[in-house]
Amino acid sequence: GIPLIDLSALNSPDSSNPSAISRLVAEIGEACKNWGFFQVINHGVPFERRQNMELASRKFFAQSTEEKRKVRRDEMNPMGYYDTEHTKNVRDWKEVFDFAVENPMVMPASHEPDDKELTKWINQWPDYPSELREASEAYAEELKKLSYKLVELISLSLGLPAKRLNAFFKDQTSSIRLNHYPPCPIPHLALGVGRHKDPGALTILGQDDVGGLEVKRKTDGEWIRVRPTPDAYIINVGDIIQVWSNDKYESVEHRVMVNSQRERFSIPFFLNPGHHVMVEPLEELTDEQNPAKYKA
Ligand code: AKG
Repeated sequence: GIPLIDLSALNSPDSSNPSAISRLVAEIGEACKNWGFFQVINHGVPFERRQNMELASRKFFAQSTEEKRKVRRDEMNPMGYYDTEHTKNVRDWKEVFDFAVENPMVMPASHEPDDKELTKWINQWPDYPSELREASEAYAEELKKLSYKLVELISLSLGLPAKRLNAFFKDQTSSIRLNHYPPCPIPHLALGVGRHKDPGALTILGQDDVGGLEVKRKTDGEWIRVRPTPDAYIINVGDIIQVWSNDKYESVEHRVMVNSQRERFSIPFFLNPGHHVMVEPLEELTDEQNPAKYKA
């Protein structure tokens, strides 16, 4: 399966121990290169914050569809609730609640770089459960901290200074998604989420103990199940790190299987740069032998 990496060297008093940190950096680099995915334990996110987030998510989704649609998203604001009837042509077997990590957030209406039309991402908080907003904001704060630690380790693993990428995340457009996959009566005919790559920089996913996430193994293209590990997070490189690293680290396809017995919950944090950031290969990682594979 995907590598399991212990981050305790970052949080323990001997975090100044250079050999422990350089071992960690090497492990992260190998995982990013060979899998594009890894799990982390001893990541420093307080268990209670995660638990509060997960409990609030369960309470929200347990309501009626009518109640949940009171905070549904629309064309002007992608934040809020939506279920499968509202997604594209492919129907994922799930329902979702999205919120922006930095709010309110102004975004171009389309992804064209010269788009002048701006729309606001405004978080829509439901009346019930009343603690959802506070739990979400507290959780987002912790995940932001973890994402910076991971970005610094990834930077070091690319031979760059730890803080090389940090400026890109000023006014970041990161978001958090609460996923609910109900039991599916015909699991062989549906997917929780179809195969895709993540468009952002980095994803930090918390999954419950049900399982269903599968990662496409780079060596042979086989779908490999990510085994649920208590209190771990699953990290994956997104398209933006692929571009920054000039394909040294690739964004890897993944999908979610559903089952007929148990509902499943998961919570991805999508780390994204500010919307003004032009994403292109880092100049330190390109030269005549290894020219930039992407242009901004
Ligand atoms: C997504 O929401 O983009 C996912 O890939 C979800 C992964 C999962 O639920 O395990």
